Amino acid sequence: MTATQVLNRVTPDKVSMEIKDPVDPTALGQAKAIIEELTTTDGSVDPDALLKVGKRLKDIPEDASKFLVSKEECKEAFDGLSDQERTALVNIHGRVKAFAEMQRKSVSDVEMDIPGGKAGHTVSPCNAAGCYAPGGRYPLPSSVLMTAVTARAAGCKTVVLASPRPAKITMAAAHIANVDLFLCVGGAQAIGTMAQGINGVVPKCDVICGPGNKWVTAAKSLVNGKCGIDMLAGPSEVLVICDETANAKVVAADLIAQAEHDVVARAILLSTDASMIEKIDSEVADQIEALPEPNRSTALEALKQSFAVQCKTIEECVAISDDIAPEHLEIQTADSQKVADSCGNYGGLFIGENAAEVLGDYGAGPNHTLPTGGTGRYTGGLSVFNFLRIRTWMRVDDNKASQGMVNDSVVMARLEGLEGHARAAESRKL
Ligand code: HSO
Ligand code: ZN
Repeated sequence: MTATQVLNRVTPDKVSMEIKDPVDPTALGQAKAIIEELTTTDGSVDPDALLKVGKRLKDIPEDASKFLVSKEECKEAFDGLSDQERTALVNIHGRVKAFAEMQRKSVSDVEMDIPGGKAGHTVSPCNAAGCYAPGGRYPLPSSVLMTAVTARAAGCKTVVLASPRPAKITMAAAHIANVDLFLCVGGAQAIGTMAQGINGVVPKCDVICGPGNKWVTAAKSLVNGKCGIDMLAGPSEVLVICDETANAKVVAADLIAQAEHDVVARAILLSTDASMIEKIDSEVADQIEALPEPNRSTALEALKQSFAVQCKTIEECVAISDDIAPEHLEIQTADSQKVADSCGNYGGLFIGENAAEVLGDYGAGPNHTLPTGGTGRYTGGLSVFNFLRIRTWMRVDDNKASQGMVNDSVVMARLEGLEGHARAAESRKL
C-alpha cells in the first residue's frame, strides 16, 4: 500500500456490490405519516395542511403564505442570470429537448391486418407529469431540465415541478422548461401532493419522476401504483473501464466528480493495467486534496465504499461491469467503441476519453436520470417513454373472415374452464 492510496483494491473474484434496498424503513414510516397528515377525506391534499407541513419541515419560510412559485418569479430569476449562465441554460435546454423529441419520434402509431379486421397501437402521453428536483446543499437545476423538458417533449398537457427552498437558478430552469406549476415543497409532502393533487390547484399527476432524498424515494414507493413512477433511485455510481492508454488525470477527475455527489456514492475502476491503477490512485489523492469543502469530505467518505480492480483482460472487466450494471459506465480504452459494443448492462454509456459523464450530467442530450443499484439489468433511464402509453385496439369488420378466430376462442375458453367466455365467442358464430 502506497502512502497515497485512496482507492480500495479488490481482486476480480471478490467483487461484490452489496445493494441496499433504496427504500429506507424509517423514512418510509415518516413519509406515510406525512402523506396521511396532508390527506383530506376525499383523498386529495389539503392546501392548509401542506403549508403547515412545508413550514415545519423548513421547505418554506415561517412567514410564507403560499407554496407555489409563480411563473413571473421564475421569469424574473431567468432574466436576472448573467449572460454566461443564461447561455449555458439555454444550450443545455436545447440539447435535452432535441434528444427527447428525437426519442418521441422513434415510436409511432401502427396497425396490421387480423382476420376480418385490423389491430394496432396508439402512442399517447399521460395528462399530467410531476417532476421532482432536489433542493438543499446542491440544488440541481439540471434535473429540472431533465425531467420537465422530457415530460413536455412526450406531450404531457400539464407539467408540475416540486423543489424545496428553490435557488434562483432552479427557478430560472423552471422558466425555460416551461413548467406549468411550481411547488416549493420537497420530500414526502411534495410527492404526496403531486400524486393526490389539491382540488382546483394542483392536478393529480399520472407519472412522478426525478431524483430525491430518502423521503422522496420512500414516498415514491408509497404512491407507486396510484400513479406511475420512473424509478426508486439508490446511490449514484460510476464505473470506469480503462487500459494502459487512458489518461490518469481524466479518469481520476471522473471518479471524484461522482464521489462528490453523496457520501454513499460509488466510484469503481476496472483496469487491465496495474501501473495505470497506481497512477490514477495517486491522481485521485492529489486532486481530492485540492477540492473545496464540503465536496472534499463528501468525496473522501464516498471513496470508502469505492474500489479498483485489476483484471487480466478487458473481457474480464466487461464481465464484472455487466454483473454490477452501473448507473454510468465510462470506457477509456484503445478501442473504446468495440469494448462499448460488448457491454450488456448499464444505465448510460460514455464512450471514449472525451465523453465525460459530467457532459451527460449537463445535457449533452441523453437524460441523466439513470437506473442505479443494478437495475440497469432490466430498465433504462428516464425518457419520453415514461410518460407515454402504448394503447392497443382491435376492430373486426368482416365477421365471416374472423370465424377461425371465433372457433379458436371457443376451444381455448373450454380448455380454461371458462364457459361464459366460450358462449361469448359462440354468440359471434355464423
Ligand atoms: N450525476 C447525477 C446527475 C447530476 N450531476 C446532476 C450533476 N447534476 C446522476 O446521474
Ligand atoms: Zn453528477
